[in-house]
Amino acid sequence: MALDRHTSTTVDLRSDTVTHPTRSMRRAMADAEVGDDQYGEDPTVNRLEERAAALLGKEAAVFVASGTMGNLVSLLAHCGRGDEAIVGDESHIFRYEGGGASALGGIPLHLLATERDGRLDLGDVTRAIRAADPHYPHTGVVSVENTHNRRGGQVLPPAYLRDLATIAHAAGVPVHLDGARVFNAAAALGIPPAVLVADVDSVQVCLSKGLAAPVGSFVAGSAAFAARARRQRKLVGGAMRQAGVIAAAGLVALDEMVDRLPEDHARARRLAEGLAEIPGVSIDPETVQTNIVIFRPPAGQDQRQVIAAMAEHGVRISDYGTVGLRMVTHYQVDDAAVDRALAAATAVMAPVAVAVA
Ligand code: TLP
Repeated sequence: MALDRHTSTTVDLRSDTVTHPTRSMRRAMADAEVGDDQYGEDPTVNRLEERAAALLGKEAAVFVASGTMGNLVSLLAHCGRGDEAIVGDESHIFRYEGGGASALGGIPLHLLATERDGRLDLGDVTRAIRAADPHYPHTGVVSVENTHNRRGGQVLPPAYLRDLATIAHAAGVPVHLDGARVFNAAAALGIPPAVLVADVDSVQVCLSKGLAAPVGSFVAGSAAFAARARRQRKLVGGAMRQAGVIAAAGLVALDEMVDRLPEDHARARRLAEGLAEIPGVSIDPETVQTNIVIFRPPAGQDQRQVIAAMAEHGVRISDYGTVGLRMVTHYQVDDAAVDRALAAATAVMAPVAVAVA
């Protein structure tokens, strides 16, 4: 595998979305066989969709421009106008997707509290599913997130997804999984992704996060779901032409970048353990199961000031508002970068914490 780690002087932990394509991705993109995907004639897109469907154990997959588009076309495929989508109040769909499902699809979001580990309580879900009564909107879909971004990359196990699907299916409601980082979840559990998503009706998977492709996601599900998602993709302007140029990088991502994800998880755990040693920093390293580390700075320290001070040390991190600050590991973060991030975090956060104590 030809990784392209770059020799940047900055350690960029803001997200795994900042990853650059690897050398083998760039080569595959340059050499990609292409055709017009809207005629179904792009061989590279077709190969990516077949491979993605097979990996996820679903009948079909559709290549889309982004994770946001993947979630949007999935919700549009499941819901008619006025149908509700049950989602968590800390879900990406609710917090970071511009309200697209409601704005573009007329799909109200029915919010449930997100548990500390990223689950929706199954009793809450049961109560939220609407009875058949003309007063009520129809429940179109239930969506959960795996790994859970704002819950520090925590993993939902397959048994939970099975129980959730049993409840939803008994009411005739499909389950969508925002699996932007589903390969991280499967790696953390040590199971194939197809086993993890076996009970959900649709899944959105990002190629451009820890897998480092420059662009793209896919959605997967039954052939009927994929046909509806493909139609909705056209409707939102996401049907492309010689998209094989970017799908080629996605194929390399699936071939070469999945098996190394545990490295990112080990580095995230080391970051978490180091942060936990800084007096006043709030984090439970046990909850760091994948590549996302969310922590709170010592009491009295302003999150934005911590970010600015870390940046002066050449380490970039993100503000996650009410849940804290976020660091994300990825293939451009090596062991030396983790050391540098911990040294910066200690320099920025420790002195004040000691002075306060
Ligand atoms: N998340 C981004 C930001 O938008 C917050 C990040 O840096 O983590 N689902 C989940 C769980 C995500 O974390 C993201 C991206 C998406 C969907 C959307 O993917 P894109 O950014 O490709 O539209």
